[in-house]
Amino acid sequence: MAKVRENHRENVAGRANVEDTPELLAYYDELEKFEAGALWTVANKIEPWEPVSQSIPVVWRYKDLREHVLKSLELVTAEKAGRRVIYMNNPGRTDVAAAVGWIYAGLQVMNPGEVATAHRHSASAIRFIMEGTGAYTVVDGHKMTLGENDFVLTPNGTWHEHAVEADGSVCIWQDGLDIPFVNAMEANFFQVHPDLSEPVAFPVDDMTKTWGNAGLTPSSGDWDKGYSPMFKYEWAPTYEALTKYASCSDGSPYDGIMMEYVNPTNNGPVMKTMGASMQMLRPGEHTKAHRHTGSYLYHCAKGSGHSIINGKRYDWSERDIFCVPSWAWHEHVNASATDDACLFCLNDLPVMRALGLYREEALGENNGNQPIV
Ligand code: GTQ
Repeated sequence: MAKVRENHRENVAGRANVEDTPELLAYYDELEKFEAGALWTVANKIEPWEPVSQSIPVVWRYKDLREHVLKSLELVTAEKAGRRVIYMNNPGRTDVAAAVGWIYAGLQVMNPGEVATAHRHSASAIRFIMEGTGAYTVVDGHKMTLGENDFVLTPNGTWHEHAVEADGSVCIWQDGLDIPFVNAMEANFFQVHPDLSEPVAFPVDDMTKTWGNAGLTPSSGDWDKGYSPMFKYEWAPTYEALTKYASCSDGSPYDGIMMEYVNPTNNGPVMKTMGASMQMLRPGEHTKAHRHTGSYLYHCAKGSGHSIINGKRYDWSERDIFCVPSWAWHEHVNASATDDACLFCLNDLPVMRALGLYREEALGENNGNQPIV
């Protein structure tokens, strides 16, 4: 019998609606012998009416994961493990290690004085610093010092090396990569640096100092590599920008005060395959529900609240990570009357947009909010 044969009869004109008969079943078996099949037996599955995500909404709570992440320090060395990372597994996905959609995520931990082997790959990556002092990343010779809620890019093809200074503390950060996507495209290469380590070739933090000045880019700076030369986006100016924007705008009904991290050379996304944003939900804010194509991985950088995703409530607080699968209804709530809440978001919207696949829809009924089921 055919492996994928699944004739969902829907009785809709123009959709596959063929009854199995002994003659047809024998015919399907015959086709299978020649590595072929009849489209009408699978059409309704391979062409759904609207996006069907295999991923389900999940909250990875830091209070559950943190001690297990720290335990890995005792169990493996950074050198032996290559990268000491606990990855997040979406239980809806059985095919690949993905946190949501085609996005991989993990929590990486390093001791002071440790250096992970320099390497590069076709997958693009970001790191979002969760705790600790003294973390740094070297990207193509540019060393970036990293503090809590800073976010750093390691775009595809760049050599990168992560480490923690000897006088720092244990550091934990979130990795986010497009590994599942690049593997699905069957285009992933991986290389260890020939010297295992990468020399620092420029003044520390030079790229953020050069490219990270609001409204100004260097007049002699040319850059056409398809990813942001800024590499590191620091928390303090990000929070300041959100605060200033919030003082004079209502922002978006669906996302509150939301700002995109951009490539300063073209105002586009930070990398070709993954974009990132930070949003502030003001005290008491409850956004309207919408849904769109593209997968979202959120990281609560500040405060607490909950999101309603496809009619179900998911609570989150600082350092929790949660996901909204493609085309899932979602709205966010900051229940605090006094404090704002900030959500960092990693997403694949650049892919959706570049390929003409982006679609968005607002919830029309119920005053724009989902009933909780
Ligand atoms: O540091 O580039 O969590 O290649 C997984 C794969 C981190 C990295 C991960 C990687 C990296």
